[in-house]
Amino acid sequence: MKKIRGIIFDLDGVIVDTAKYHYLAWKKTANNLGFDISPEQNEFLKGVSRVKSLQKILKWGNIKVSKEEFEQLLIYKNKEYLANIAYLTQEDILPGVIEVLNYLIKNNIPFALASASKNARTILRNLDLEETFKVVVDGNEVNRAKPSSDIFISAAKKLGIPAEECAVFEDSQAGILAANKAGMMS
Ligand code: B16
Ligand code: MG
Repeated sequence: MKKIRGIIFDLDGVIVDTAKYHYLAWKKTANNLGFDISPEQNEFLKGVSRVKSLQKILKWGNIKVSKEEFEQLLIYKNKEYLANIAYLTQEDILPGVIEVLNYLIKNNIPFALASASKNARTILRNLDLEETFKVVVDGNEVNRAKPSSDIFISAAKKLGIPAEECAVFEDSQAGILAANKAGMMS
């Protein structure tokens, strides 16, 4: 096995527990349409882009909507989500994260953030981690979301480290698949 020289972190569910806020917002969206989504179903939404998540949810609810309604539902979900994350502070960073980041900085080990979220930079700002993560790839920068390996390949490129020398911290099935496809340790 190649030596690991770079670390890539997912955001939601790894750095901060925003996964629960995504779930609450999707649950409310589904409830408005007359059905519910379970925690088990939610596992299939983790790491998946906003558009792909809504496609899955509508399939589960057996609901067809127009293009306009689809766009409105995306806007609604994101509004709900943004309201939930507005009050995030440094105290919401998951246990151990700061210690790991400090270790990497102290030992000059390059690291990046690779999140499917288009809200990643807002979250980093709220957590006061904007300066800490010098390399960020988010949902605004890649066309193909996880489980495509694009986001991790792009993060490795930005770090200037070959993919197979990077390790990924992930909380989602889609993210683990993406990291493995990229040839990275996950
Ligand atoms: P947004 P990650 C992912 O972030 C979340 O896990 C996933 O639940 C969400 O749908 C996706 O971001 C898109 O987020 O709606 O904020 O653009 O886990 O890759 O950091
Ligand atoms: Mg995640």
